[in-house]
Amino acid sequence: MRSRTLLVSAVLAVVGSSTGFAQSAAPATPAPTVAKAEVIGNAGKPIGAVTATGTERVTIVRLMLAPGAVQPGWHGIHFHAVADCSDPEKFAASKAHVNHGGKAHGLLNPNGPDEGDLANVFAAADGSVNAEVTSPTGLVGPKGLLDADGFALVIHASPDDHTSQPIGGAGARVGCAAFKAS
Ligand SMILES: [Cu+2]
Repeated sequence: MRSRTLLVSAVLAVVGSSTGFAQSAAPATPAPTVAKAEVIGNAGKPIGAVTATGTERVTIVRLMLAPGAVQPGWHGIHFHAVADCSDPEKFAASKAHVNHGGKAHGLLNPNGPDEGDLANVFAAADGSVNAEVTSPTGLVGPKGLLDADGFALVIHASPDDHTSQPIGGAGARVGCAAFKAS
């Protein structure tokens, strides 16, 4: 009889503490923001699509480029400051990297990274890309990517060495996706 009483007490204690935990430590999970954009190549035509899914604390980029979109091999990709891909020869209108903190470029740079830095993606032998990379740069919020002038995801011709300035030797801009603020 005594052991049964102890068991009941223990079960009640567990139920009580788990209920308390749920009330005090588990905030409502905000729905992530999902934004989609077409990727334009240097010929001014669509070469793929990119989805950015995120919150104030993270952005997940899923990039899908069609066969023939880019040269096979590794390519640097970055968040650039402005949602403007209107000059496909150079994509200069997308401006420099998102970089509120004035950090040096490069995930491996001791004075970096800047907010536009991302992992490289690999294009298969047919020039297609299917990749998902993440960033601690928020998609929304006060310093989020989707600010008044939006942002662009830019694909470079060469891989990013993640260290050297200004863009890790990533070379020309060969793709651009404009994410306008809604
Ligand atoms: Cu770039």
